[in-house]
Amino acid sequence: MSEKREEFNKDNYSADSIQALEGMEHVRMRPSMYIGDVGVRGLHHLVYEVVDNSIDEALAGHCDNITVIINEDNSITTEDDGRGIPVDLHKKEGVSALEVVMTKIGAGGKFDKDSYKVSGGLHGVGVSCVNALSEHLTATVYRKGEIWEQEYERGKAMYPVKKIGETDKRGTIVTFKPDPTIFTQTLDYNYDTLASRLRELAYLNKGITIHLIDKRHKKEDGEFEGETFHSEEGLKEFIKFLDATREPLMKDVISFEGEKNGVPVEVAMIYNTSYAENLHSYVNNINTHEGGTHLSGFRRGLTHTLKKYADESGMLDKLKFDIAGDDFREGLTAIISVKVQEPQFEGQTKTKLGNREVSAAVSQSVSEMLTDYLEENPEDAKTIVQKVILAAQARHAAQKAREMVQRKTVMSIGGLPGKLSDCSEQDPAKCEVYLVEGDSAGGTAKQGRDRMFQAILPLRGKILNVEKAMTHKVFENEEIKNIFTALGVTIGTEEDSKALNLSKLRYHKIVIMCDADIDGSHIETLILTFFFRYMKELIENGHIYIATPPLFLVKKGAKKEYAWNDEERLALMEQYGDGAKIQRYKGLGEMNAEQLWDTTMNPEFRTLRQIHIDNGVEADRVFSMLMGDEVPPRREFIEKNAIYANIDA
Ligand code: 0RA
Repeated sequence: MSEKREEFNKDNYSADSIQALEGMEHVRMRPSMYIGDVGVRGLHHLVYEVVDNSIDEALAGHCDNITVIINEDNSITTEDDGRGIPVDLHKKEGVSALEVVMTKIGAGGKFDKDSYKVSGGLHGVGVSCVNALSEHLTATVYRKGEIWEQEYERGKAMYPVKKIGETDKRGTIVTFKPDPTIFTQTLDYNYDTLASRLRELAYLNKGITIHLIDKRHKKEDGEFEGETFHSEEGLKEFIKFLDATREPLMKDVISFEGEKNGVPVEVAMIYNTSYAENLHSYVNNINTHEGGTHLSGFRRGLTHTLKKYADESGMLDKLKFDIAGDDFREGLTAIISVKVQEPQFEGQTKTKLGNREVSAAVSQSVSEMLTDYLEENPEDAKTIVQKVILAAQARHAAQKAREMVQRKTVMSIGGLPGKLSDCSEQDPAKCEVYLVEGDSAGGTAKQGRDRMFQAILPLRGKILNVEKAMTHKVFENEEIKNIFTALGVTIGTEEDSKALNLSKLRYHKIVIMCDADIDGSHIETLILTFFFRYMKELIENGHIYIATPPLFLVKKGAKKEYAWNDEERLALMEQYGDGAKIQRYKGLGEMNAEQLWDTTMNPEFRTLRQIHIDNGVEADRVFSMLMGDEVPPRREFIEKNAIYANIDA
């Protein structure tokens, strides 16, 4: 009895103490709960959170210009020409409204009952959260002829809001410096990451002008590095940007916007000559890469409308096979953007829209608007139907090819690829497979590995460029068949021909190991393109890694050490002094088994870079740009623009 009582009290006490922990302190204690992580993504998220407030002001019709400045010290300044955050007394809190907005978690919404607020960060945490995670923040408000200011340290106001002058301008300026004790990984802002998000925001919110200025870098003409993003046509221009390197099947982008049941819907789409389906969806400016009700509504509206049109046109009369949902989306690039008052986000990464009512709203808008379009543009309509018929044909061919792969996988006990040197461990969570460029490096890796948990699959030369190949060609390709069977992954169900079955995945780490040269990086890109287009979930679930072989061996007498870049090489040369010999590794083949193990495969010393998709829309564009044409692909480019690589021991 007494024991129970004590426990009860203890629980009670901890519940109280949690409540007592004020919002702002909680943000500092558990930052990931608010901004996702405290790595490079979280760092950039701070900027998006502040910019979202200005976007809201713009969507409400009070702001045209937003400027984001990366200052020399990696602090960020955002400026807008909106109405300015109110500075008058907040009755309940007894301090300036500005102070409430900046220091109370979840305060933002209390002001604007007008409920225009539909943009807003994925976590919707508001600018106070940014304040809590900044070592210093200054908020300056230009409002009703007066300039007001307040500064904060780690979220705490340093003094009451004060008037510092008069003005005829309007707007809000926020400068913040992320707290190094929170963001321990990096404090360095990546220009391209910010640029691609701001560009996206400009396309999603047409009419707004967004400037990005990087005060860390001056151009030759003495001006700071920077760009201005502005779109008059919104999604239509976004599609043109995304599809710049694809060949369109129609003269112009099909686009429409409207409102159904109180849900504003914007859609832009085009068919191109590729075989890829590129659907990107947004809710309140957030990329919903897990999709949701708005995306399924779009699919339904599209399929229904095109099917009806095709049936009535008589073009399907002589067709001997069925047409499936997939067939309507081959070679389709589309963006669906909806604004939802109270979005419910679901899914692993909380980027899947759950609101039931949105599905019908989007489906109806798409049906109505597309029906009109097809009637008014019979040539485009015909082109689309022809494309759909070709897709259906190809799908039947692919189905046959896929069944071949499937059959092999099902028999996988004896059916593993002959080239695979498997490991002996049975638990997939402990197993790794190295996809190695070339048979000779494959041989070295086979000798060097720990056969207990490391498997080797050599890939012959350049694997197929899936960006340029029809689906059935992909499934007929020997190397790709080997990858599917070796990994134990199957693809395609009755309903969804591209659904992956990962339940039999045989290795939880899949490591791409290529030469550290141009050819190697090309092959790396080809393999990544394959995973991105056909096994995206493996990337999303964090299974794909890139090995990093060293570039140099520095030797003197019996001493030797490896270097992964010029900096390390120079440091070693200095350390070793006169007589140091340098060997430049041109490929994996120049290393012996022991060296390869020591530098690149031994979990104790190697560096694996985990691949994840930072910005799916941008990754899609970059893969199609790199692999779709003769643009020489470069490893730096891929890494800088498409993917973020994490260090993982
Ligand atoms: C609530 C009310 C009003 C303005 C804002 C919020 C506002 C917030 C931010 C954050 C960044 N820039 C901003 N601009 C405006 C004004 C209401 C009124 O003036 O009637």
